[in-house]
Amino acid sequence: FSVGALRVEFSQSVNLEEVEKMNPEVREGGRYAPKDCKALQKVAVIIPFRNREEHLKYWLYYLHPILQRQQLDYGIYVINQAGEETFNRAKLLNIGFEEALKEYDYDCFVFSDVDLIPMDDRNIYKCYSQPRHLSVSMDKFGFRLPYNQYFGGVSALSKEQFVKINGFPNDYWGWGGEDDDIYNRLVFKGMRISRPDAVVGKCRMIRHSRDQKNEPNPQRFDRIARTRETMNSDGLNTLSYKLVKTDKYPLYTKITVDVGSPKK
Ligand SMILES: [Mn+2]
Repeated sequence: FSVGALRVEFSQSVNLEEVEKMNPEVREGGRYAPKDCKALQKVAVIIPFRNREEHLKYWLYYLHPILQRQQLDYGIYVINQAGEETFNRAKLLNIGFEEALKEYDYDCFVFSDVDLIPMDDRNIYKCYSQPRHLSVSMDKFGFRLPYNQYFGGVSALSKEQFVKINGFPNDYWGWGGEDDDIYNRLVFKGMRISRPDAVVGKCRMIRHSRDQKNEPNPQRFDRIARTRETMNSDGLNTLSYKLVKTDKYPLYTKITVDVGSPKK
């Protein structure tokens, strides 16, 4: 049961204790499953993260009610990059995939930036027969795709789709390119991108300045030109990291990891 278009704004700050009270059926670690029916999919939502506590509060405030209305059996995993090394979004997403599967038999993975909020709850956070791009109509881009191959923001891959492309690249440090590499992987494995229409796919990005240690990656253009050669030797099969700690909060699971540093 959806309500359609939603009002999304970021003027008032969010108190997580109130969000907890508003979502009494969400269990520790940010887990939920519908009581009256069997959910069609078991969905792990993976959020790459560092120093964005305020954005995470908005995300939890808006998404928990939506995901429950969508009757998903879901868990929220915030993958927090430890230390001060350059940010590595795609590697954090790979780690989220592995760590979530240690906890539960998820069959679908939604990969979401922490600052993107859907404006319509008919945009279902689940997996489809083809990889799904959900954030197709972002306010930041004038509510349209910046380019046809764009796969950034929020996406959903089934376990099979993710394994088929050897997961995501581990070697994109800093801002940009990893989403295009992922797009290439999907296409090279014969898949197509599925998307909601531009109305259902509307979403808002919380305005922010560029993060420290997430400068545009100067290597990104060279790397996305070589995905076909690199995808089999950089991905799930070469993923290595150190688990620093796992925190179970009422509304999410926070997994802090050491992702290492770029190869010299
Ligand atoms: Mn952003």
